[in-house]
Amino acid sequence: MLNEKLAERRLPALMTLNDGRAVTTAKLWRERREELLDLLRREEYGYSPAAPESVTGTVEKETLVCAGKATQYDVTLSFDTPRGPFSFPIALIVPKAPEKPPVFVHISFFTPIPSKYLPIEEVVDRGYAVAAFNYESVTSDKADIDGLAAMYPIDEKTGWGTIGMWAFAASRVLDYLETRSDVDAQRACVTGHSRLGKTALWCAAQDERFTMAVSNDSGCSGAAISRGKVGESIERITRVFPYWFCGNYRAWADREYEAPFDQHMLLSLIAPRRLYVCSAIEDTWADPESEFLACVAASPAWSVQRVPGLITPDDMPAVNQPLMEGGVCYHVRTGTHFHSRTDWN
Ligand code: GTR
Repeated sequence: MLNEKLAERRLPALMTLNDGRAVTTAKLWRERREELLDLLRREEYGYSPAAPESVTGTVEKETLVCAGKATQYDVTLSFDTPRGPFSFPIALIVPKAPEKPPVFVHISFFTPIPSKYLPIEEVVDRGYAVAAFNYESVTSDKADIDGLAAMYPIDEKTGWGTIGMWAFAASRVLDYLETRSDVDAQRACVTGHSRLGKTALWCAAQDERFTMAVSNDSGCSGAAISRGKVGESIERITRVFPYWFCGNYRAWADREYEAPFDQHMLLSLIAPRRLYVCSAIEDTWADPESEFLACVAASPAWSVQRVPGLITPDDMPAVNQPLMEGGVCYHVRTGTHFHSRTDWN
């Protein structure tokens, strides 16, 4: 049944190299991964500049939070760019126990942090640290060239859009976390909701230091396959939010079936690390079924590396029946477009 559903989407082949060789080994997958990264950079999200040599963090403030169960550090991160130093603030919340907890990098819509999309006390009680930043403190969610966007030259066709910039910032947060001894940067998960779910996926796709990515209701140009998708389309997203992407992406508006790429390729770049795609049943704009099918279609990138991909019955799971056994996890929960406690839990 899933095979038939996928066949209808007529996806471009994931497991075939550009020269026609089948990807049958983990070694060949490394070659394929490079091709796919380049494809998505050139046609969808744009090329990001190289990482800066180092990131410094200045702790501005230290506060006990969550009934004293955790400490919040307000930190300014700074690094060099071709046009001078760039800084943005983050909040790092570290539970008192366990020692050296795993850490979420949360790309957030809001300041102050935490917010309605980050149930911090539950997260802390479960023993996780969180490093969060407001995405607009990196660059504004507009076509304006401000913040990080103003610090690098940008090619009109292939230069990064704001999704690439926000993703780059999440990687700089991880650079900083690697310098701290009170969190485990080897167990870092990048996460975000909606446009920031797209960003979390693109971040983990490029930055293999993240051992996990969780996208929430990321939809179009995130976890959802574009071919046959309902709700938002490439035409609509590149008309309303062209600056999220590189200039080339617009060329694929209304030409989904001709594009040499689709979103299962984005997910595949996270293999063999852990990926969790969250959907909400009333979020038809994002299209849960297209998000689920992308997980199925991306799974061979895990199996070729001897990690099971999505472990699923031969159909879309029922609402609130999470699939959490494989390297790719998926759930569709009750309700609307929102980063809820259910998703975090
Ligand atoms: C919508 C957009 C979606 C999604 C959402 C959000 O307007 O069409 O792609 O990203 O915004 O970020 O909340």
